[in-house]
Amino acid sequence: MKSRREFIKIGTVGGVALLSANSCAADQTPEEANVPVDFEPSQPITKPIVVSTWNHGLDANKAAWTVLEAGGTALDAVEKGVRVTESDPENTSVGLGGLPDRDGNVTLDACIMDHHSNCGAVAYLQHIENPISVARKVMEDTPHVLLAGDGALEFALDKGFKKTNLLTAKSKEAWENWLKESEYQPQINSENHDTIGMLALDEEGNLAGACTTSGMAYKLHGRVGDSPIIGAGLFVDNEVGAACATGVGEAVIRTAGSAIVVELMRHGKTPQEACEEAVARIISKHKDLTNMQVGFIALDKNGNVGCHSVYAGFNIALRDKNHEEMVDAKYEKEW
Ligand code: SD4
Repeated sequence: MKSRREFIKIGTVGGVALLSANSCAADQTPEEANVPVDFEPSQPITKPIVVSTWNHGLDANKAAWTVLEAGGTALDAVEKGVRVTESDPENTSVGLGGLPDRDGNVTLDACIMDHHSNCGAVAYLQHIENPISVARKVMEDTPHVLLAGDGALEFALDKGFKKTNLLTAKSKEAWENWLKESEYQPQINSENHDTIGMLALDEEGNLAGACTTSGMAYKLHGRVGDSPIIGAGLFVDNEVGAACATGVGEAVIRTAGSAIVVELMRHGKTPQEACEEAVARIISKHKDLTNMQVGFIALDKNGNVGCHSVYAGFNIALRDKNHEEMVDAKYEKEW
């Protein structure tokens, strides 16, 4: 099978090549581009491993890796990893500095799931920098899975989380510029960074995942996407594998995206094939695919990885003990 990726060496980490992939399909016919090809990392992948969405995944993976390389759990790794992105004020699609809804409120969605199928989530949470850690508290300290809005905020404050102004000067300025036209449309692939979804497989062979976002920029007030919805933005089944999604959350919810990816793996698809079929499902269920970017990542029990998206531009960050790299996902459509 023909490789879709061309790898470029961009540096070294501890004597090991640090690699970046660039996209892929330029030398191929559309027919070739539709042939499923398994994910091809630049080097063989070994357990433990962490994978996450978009360029910000590299820094998040570094933090997750400190847990995994010390023999820690996948659950601790994914929480620690995505907190980095949540706390980065420069990142305008997750946590602190996230772009607000159309009324100027930064509202956050997050969920987390472990190898026992325990899960916790928060939706429409305001004023808290690290919603993923609140989601973990929901999972561990309550009989519930999902807390939303004021109740989620009250719960977070009770648990000792501090109130923070999440609207940075940069995001406020972007919102004020948007207000001049106030054209309501979901914005995706903005500056090539978006929701962070992270999946990890630890030394013990256990899987966990986390997903966190400020959602669509300038969304309707009260809108919640797929990212806090278990089975949509994230799903983990320790017998099989894990998957997470990024992109237009409505499309992911309609198709139960991440749960479908895991079920497809259960029925024998590779992670790559499962992501491709979930993308095909999204395409077949939507007549109008304008701006309908969705990307999936999957990681199976053996550490095999897959990723795929509707449109070009989605990439994932991968780290194991031998290397770290960015890989451009294959896709179905040019913009
Ligand atoms: C949402 N899925 O709120 C998120 C946004 C996202 O890449 O992932 N953007 O719909």
